[in-house]
Amino acid sequence: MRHRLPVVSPPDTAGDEPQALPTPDPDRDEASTAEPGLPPLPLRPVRCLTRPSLPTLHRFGRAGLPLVIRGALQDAAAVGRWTPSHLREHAGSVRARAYVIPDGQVRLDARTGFELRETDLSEYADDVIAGRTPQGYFRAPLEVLPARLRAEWVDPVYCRGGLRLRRNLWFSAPGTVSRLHFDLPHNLIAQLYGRKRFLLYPWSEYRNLYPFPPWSSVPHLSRADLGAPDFRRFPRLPLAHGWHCELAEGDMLFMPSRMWHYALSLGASITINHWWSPVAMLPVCMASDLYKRLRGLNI
Ligand SMILES: O=C(O)CCC(=O)C(=O)O
Repeated sequence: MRHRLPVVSPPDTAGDEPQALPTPDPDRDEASTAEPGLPPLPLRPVRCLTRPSLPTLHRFGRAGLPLVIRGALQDAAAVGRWTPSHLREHAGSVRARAYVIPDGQVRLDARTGFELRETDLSEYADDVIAGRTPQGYFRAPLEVLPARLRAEWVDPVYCRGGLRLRRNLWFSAPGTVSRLHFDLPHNLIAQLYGRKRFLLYPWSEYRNLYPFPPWSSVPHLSRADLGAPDFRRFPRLPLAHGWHCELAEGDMLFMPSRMWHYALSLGASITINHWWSPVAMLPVCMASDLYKRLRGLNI
């Protein structure tokens, strides 16, 4: 077992500025990247920087661009220490509402949004450790973890002090999918264990991504399955230009507010995400949370 201080180093401000940010250029990305496992869609790699400065991150946020951050978590105790067995040992009694995913697709409920089921972390971890498919996706607010485990994580400098900051543990079995959707807050996703692939699109591709209707229980979710895109049902899908990336242990992904994202766990995976509200979106985020509460939505 590695013993390291649970601190996140401040980012290095040298070496990554000034630099021109890549802007979406549809003409350059006609063909899909031919990487194995990627759907045949026009996707280019997400820009990746080692320990970028905070101002650099803010520039990506203002430009509405995603960014993979490498090398900024090497001092975080949880990276490399949080494994399925570690979670089972130190947080086995935690109960949370896991997304129900019976056949690779999260089950939807017309009234409440996503269908959730109370699950013990130990039960979920047992399945993952034994190589069984748990038919769900374990997600819990970090606050419900025992204090000792919680102390092994410190908010990365990029989101520290963010408005209405919320953090979640995402624990998944190989092949678990988060369907294409967007959230209103900014998002910083830290990969603690295993690998995860993300497919991303800017908000402006809304029309080409076939969201459920605004009055539905999941207006932020695409009807299309990016794992097996059906171009007959969704003919505009190949017109959408997006990005792809793969996170390994110790990597982070920054996604600005309202970025469409799809995630696939390439093996057993443990992730912590951080949502915080951009100042300009604060009233919208608060109104959205109120709307969800009033309608009883699990989204
Ligand atoms: O990591 C995942 O599977 C999905 C995470 C996600 O959807 C989010 O952080 O908003």
